[in-house]
Order: sequence, then structure tokens, then C-alpha cells
Amino acid sequence: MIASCLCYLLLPVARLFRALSDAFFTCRKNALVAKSSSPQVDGNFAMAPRGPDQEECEGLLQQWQEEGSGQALSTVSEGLFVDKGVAQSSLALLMDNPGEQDAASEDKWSSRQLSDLWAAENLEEPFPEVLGEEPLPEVEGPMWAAVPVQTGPQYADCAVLPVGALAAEQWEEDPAVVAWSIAPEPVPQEEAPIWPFEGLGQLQPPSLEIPYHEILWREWEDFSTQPDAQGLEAGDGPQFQFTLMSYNILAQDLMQQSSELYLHCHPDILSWNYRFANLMQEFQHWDPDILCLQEVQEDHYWEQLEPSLRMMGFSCFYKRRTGYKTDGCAVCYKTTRFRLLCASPVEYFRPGLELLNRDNVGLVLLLQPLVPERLGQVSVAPLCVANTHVLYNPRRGDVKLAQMAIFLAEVDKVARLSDGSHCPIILCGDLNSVPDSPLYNFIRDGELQYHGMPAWKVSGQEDFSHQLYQRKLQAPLWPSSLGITDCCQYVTSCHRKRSERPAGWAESFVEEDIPEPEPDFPRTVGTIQHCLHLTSVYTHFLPQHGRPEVTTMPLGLGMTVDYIFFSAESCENGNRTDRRLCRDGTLKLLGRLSLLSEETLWAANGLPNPFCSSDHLCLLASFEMEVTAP
Ligand code: KL2
Repeated sequence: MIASCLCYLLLPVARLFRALSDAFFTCRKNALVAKSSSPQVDGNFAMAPRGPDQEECEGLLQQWQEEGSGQALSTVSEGLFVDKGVAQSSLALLMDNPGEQDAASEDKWSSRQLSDLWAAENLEEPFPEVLGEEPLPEVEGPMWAAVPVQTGPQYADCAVLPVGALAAEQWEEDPAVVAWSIAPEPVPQEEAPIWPFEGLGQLQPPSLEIPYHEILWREWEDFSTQPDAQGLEAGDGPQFQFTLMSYNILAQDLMQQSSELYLHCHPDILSWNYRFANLMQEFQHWDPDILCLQEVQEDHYWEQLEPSLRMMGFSCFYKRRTGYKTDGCAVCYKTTRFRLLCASPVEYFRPGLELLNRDNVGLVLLLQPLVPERLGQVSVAPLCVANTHVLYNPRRGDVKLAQMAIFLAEVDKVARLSDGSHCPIILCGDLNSVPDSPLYNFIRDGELQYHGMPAWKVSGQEDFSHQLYQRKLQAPLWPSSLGITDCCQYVTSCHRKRSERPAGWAESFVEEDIPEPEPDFPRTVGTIQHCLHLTSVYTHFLPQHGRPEVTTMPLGLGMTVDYIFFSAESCENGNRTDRRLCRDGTLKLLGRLSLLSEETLWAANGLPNPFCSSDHLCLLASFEMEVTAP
């Protein structure tokens, strides 16, 4: 009786709170836009439960602006001075003592020491330019931004007030609009940022100004009430639910090296301080339990992101790229929801192998879900979370596939149970490959016939069919010396006898010293496989109007290259050829944050924009795991 009364009272209150914080979030974004002309974006990230209506938003905005720099990033700046000697991340230690990770041991290693340790292991050497990414295309000006934006259909994505609901003057007062409708304040010449669009009228946003938060509104798509194959709805019986975000946050160094790609952006919104504040606000708003980041610049990670995320309750792990690039991947998890079982950094660079001479990396964590005490003595399987950023070069699909093979082999090793099956897996990141490309289909279908395929075809990013010379994929795709089979498994884990393995979980990653790979093992002819049974959270077309989903917008061309894949059991009559996988395996997809169309992002001046501070959108999904009685 008391419980049901509480339910009736608490549920509406919780919903109201959510609605209020959503409204505040959008106001705060506009405030950030208004402040974008200042070199430092101020304000703390705490969200106040405030009213959702426009008036209140404006009031809040004014109040926030008046507060000015007095509250300069209070939550963040505290973190900046945290002694690195007590940093949380103790990856090397964990690798030495898997399973013995505890608070005391974490304190023994400073984050900088660990970083140095890795750097030493990586034997970094400067690489000649030729080993880097393809040279940037010549860009004379932001051509794409000059194309007139169609302001019609994209508003189908807006979940809040329709366009005509407020008077035009109100929009004009909106700081999101003002910031983009007027030229920036004149500043002394020596301080003036180079803004290449001075006087280029066609680059102004469309005349009917819509606040960014309206254009870029993202729906939560809820699947929790859809019954699964067993007819069970989410929440039938005890379950463990969590959310995961995957986000390429655009490394500042990479952005500066490829500044031609960002000519459409006002320089103020490209400053790291502005973008950092915006990104943190996004993390705080969506509040994921697991955060998988790509393009995390090392200094920004140690000095700002890690301390801030730690204060938000995350424990974070980082793997920097090999070579001279300064960014890498990070995986963070809420310590109230998960306990770390193991962390495995993955380097794709292999000295002496031309196929693997690029500096991309991945990071694989095995996490033990922490079941709330109220559920009693129940158990949940560990969860394997794998995050990577694959090579960009659209011509080198051969390299991308070899990188993916190493990544899948690591995931297989970390997630493998003693009976040969796998624990639930989430594989996410920026794969620099589009949906339905051979690389994408390989992950989803578990098989790829690659022999004779032009290397550029693998990722589907660009069509190079007109070029005379085309590198073709030859079998075997990678040499046996890599120690990885055509099923994307380490040779050692394939050949290991069951009886040699102790029962339980941790054994597969205790063995860090992989012995010399056996020189010969059977290779297939022109086919690679994996057995992880993965399917994508996103379906790559928007439900409302069937347009392609976009996760990034290089030079105004929208495409999907970011993914969250997750374990799904094969259908009962699971036939590999029908390419169908059910979504009701050990991980159930409860919902996802909708993506946007290219047209919608055009209307917001592409990416990054004052509201979204990366050239990628974040991906967010909610899952449920089965909880079993012991
Ligand atoms: O597409 V990305 O952006 O996932 O957002 O991944 C790579 C590219 C990232 C890391 O290498 O840098 C970007 N043209 C355009 N973008 C490039 C290029 C290039 N030639 N090289 C690297 N990137």
C-alpha cells in the first residue's frame, strides 16, 4: 500500500524533474552560445530544476550572464589541482595484478607515471608524414555552408515548441540567434582571431532563426515496453539497467592540424575552453553509466577530463595513440554501478608490418555490474566494453580490417568464458566506415569475403573506382606472424587446452605474455570471420522520415561512422546467411538517443556548432542485463 502510494507520488515528481532539467539544459546551451565571444566560458555544470517555459529560460539566462565569471568552472577547476599522485587510473598495475584491483593499489601509481610507462612501452618514434593520414583535400572556402538550407522538414525532429509558436521577436532575442546574426565585437587587431568569413553574407544562418536547441533536439527512443522473443517486457523480474555513451570529442590538436575542415565555425566556439564546458555539460545532462570517448587529447584528459569525470563518480582509463599524435581513447564507468575486472589497452601499430604501421588504438574493459542490495543474492555476468578509433584513411580498408581483427581478438580474449562462449559485449567507437560497408557488415554478420576487393571499398567513405591504380585485398589479409587467426582470435587462445584453464573469469587476461605465435596455423582463403554475435544499436535511418542518420559532418557531408554494437543472440533458427540477429540476447536494448539528419545539421551550421562542440554527435543507449539467482 505504502509502496504503491510512493510510486504514484514519486514517479510524476521524477518525470517533472526530468522535464525541468531538460528545459534548463537547453537554456544553459544558449547561455554558452551567448558567452562564446569571451575567450573563457564560465559557469559550473550543476543543473538546477527550473521551469521549462521560455520566460523562465530567459530569466535564467540573464541571471547566469549576470553572474559572469564569478563561478569560473568551479567543479572543474577544483579538479585541475588534484594531486596526480593519487590518480585513479592504474592500468599497468591492474595488468600486473588482475583481480587485485582495490582502492589502496590504485593510489600507488600516478597517472603520469602510468602514461610514461605506456609511452616507454610504445617505443615512440617520430613517423614520417607519409605514414600519417592522407593529405587533406584542398579547400578553397566553406562551399557547403553557402548552399541554401531548406528549413522545412528538418523541424520534424523538434520535440518542443513548433516554429510558429513564439513571436519572431522572441527568437531574435535568443542569444543563440544573436550570437550568429551579428558580426563579432570588434577587438584590437593584434588580438583579433582570424575569422575567414568576415563579410561573407551567404554564410549567415537562414533568415528565420531557430534556437539551436530547437533544431538539434534529440528524441529518446524508448523500446523498453517492446516485449522480447520470450514475451517478457523490460523490468519483468530483477534486471540490471545501465546507459552507455560513445562520443568522438574532436581532439583540439587534430582540429588545429586540419583547420581547413572547420572554416564554417566561428573561432570562439572552437576554443577548447568553450568546447570542454559544453562537452562536460553534455556528459552531465545525459549522465551515462559508461562513457567511451575517442579523440581524447592526452593533456586535456589528465588536466581536465579525468579530474572532472572523477568528481562526477567515474573511474577512467585512457590509452593514447602510439606515435606522435596526442589523442587516444578513454573508457570511464560509474564506480557505483560497476567494478573493474580488467583493462586491456590495444595498439594496432606493429613494427615491421606495413599493413599495421598506423597509430590507432583501442581499449577493452571487463566490468562487473554491481547489483543493488535490495535485489538480494543475485548475480549478473560481467560486461565487456570495447572502445576504439579506427584509421581514417578512406583508401586503406586493408589497414582498417587488420586493425579491427586485432581489436576483435582482444575482445574475444577478454570476454571469453571457460566454456568458449562470451559474456555480454558492447563494442563501440569511431570505425571510420559507413553502414552497409564491408567492414560494417563484417562486424554485424561475423563474416567477410574480402579476396580481390579494392581496399577503398572496405569502409564505403569515398568512391575511388575512377582511379587507375587500386590496391586490392589479397589473402591472407594479415601475416600469420601477427598470431591472429582468420576467425579473429589469438592463436594462443585457440590452441590452449581447456584443462589448462582455471575455472572462472579472469584467466584469459592473466596471461599478458603471449608466447611467440605459432608460425603456421590453418588460414582460410579470402574470408575472415568472428564469433561475437554483434548487432547495432542504431539502424542508420531516422524513424520519422527515413533519412540517413548522421554521426559526423566532415565538410558538410553527413555520414555515420560511429557505432554502438552489442551482443545479440542468433535467432532460434539462426542462419548466418539471413543476417538477422535478435536483440533479445543477454543484453536487451531499452532505448537510444535519436541521431539527426544531414539537413537538420545543415540548419545548425554543421558540426561543431555553438550547441554541439564536436564534429561528431554523441551516441547513447540504454541496456538491460539478466540477473540470475545463484
Ligand atoms: O573522420 V574522424 O576525422 O573519425 O572524425 O578520424 C580522423 C579524421 C581523425 C584521426 O585521424 O583525424 C581526422 N581529412 C579529414 N580528416 C582527417 C584527415 C584528412 N586527411 N586525416 C585525419 N583526419
